[in-house]
Amino acid sequence: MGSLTGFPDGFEVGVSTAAYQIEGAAAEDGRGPSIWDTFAHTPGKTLGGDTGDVACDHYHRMGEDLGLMAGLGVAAYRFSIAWPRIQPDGSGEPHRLGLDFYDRLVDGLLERGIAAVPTLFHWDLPQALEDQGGWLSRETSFRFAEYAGIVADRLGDRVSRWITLNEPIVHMAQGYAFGSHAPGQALGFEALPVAHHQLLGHGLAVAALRAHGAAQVMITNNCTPVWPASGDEADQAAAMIYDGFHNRLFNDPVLLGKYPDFLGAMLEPVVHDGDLAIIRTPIDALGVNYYNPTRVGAPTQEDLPFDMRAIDEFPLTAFGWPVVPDGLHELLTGLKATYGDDLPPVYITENGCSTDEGTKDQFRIDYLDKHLGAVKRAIADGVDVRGYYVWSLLDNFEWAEGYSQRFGLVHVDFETQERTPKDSYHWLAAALR
Ligand code: IFM
Repeated sequence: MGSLTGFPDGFEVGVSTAAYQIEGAAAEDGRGPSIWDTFAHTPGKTLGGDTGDVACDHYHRMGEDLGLMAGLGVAAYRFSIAWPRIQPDGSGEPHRLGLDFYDRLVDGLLERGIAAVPTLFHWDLPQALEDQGGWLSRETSFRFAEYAGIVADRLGDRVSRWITLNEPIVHMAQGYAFGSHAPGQALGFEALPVAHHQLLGHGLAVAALRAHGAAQVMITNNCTPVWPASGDEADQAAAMIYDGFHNRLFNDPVLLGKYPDFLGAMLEPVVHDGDLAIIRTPIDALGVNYYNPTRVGAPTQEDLPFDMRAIDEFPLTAFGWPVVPDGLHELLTGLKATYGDDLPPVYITENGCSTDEGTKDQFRIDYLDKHLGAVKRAIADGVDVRGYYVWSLLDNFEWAEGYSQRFGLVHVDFETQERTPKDSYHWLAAALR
């Protein structure tokens, strides 16, 4: 139980969720369709044909879920706002009922002494915008900034920390390059403009949020330490390329105002004068989602400049992801070494594991304990980490894997919607007390 001792004063432990993964009520109160509604309803796209139509029914059970967070004793709740609840067609006048829902959520959090940390985009793009090109279109960046301003106008008096995007790498790669997530496009490298347009949207949204009084603005990137498969030059070169695509494509422009050289050359046709200055608009903190390192070797297929290699010398989660707490320390100290004074304070905005243990989840307790320990060591080594949010409060809709991967501190019976706190919930609550 020592995992929460020894952190600096004010270190913020929270929980994280996302709208499409928990809310349900997909067609209620005027919410428009998102790309995830379309994708999940397309046969063969998600495991077992699962959809987020009902998910955890959080839209109707917000009170109960707020009670669970209060019982846990967390200081912050990171949730996402469903853009199609606010602008059902992706632009124009805000939809009152959508804003009302998040207004009630924010009030409910504050009444319980929990900071509200909304993410504006966690992959559920209004379908109407996808029909106009989605993030392949530059116009979507401007629509995103408009939406950010609308939300901040309504919630900004009570929300002090905002997150623009969640894991733009995953949305680009899975959604537009490989097609395993919505919108299901398999464009390979032709998907790269999606990176730039998301980042431009981020930069424009930072300004829109600040114009509405936002005190702190962050972006959340999924980051992974990249391990070359061997000391061979070809493996090392492949690892550098992978690091470029996964990490530096999203961190460098935000923190340094430039793309890694080889990616800058590929992106030249879509980068306009002044874009990088917008993207580089200083942020107050960097959100980092960490799950595992990635081992990369020299390419064996023609269409990719790297090859993913297994990491099988560590325990695996139910998802098959290696459990490497030291990787989080390596990642954080590596970010500091790479960006130095350009690295703002960091929040771990997601970390957690899926397991099949039901409510007796000792594997998750060990996982969280060890990863918190890694964060503590990174702080001792000079990295300014301000918080750690567990993914996730509830078992939920895990995208293409449907309901098969359970990441929650709270078990959800998806037939009855009964919530049962797991051992990890009680462990964390006791540690927080
Ligand atoms: O469930 C996802 C979340 O939406 C984004 N980060 C990774 C989690 C686990 O896959």
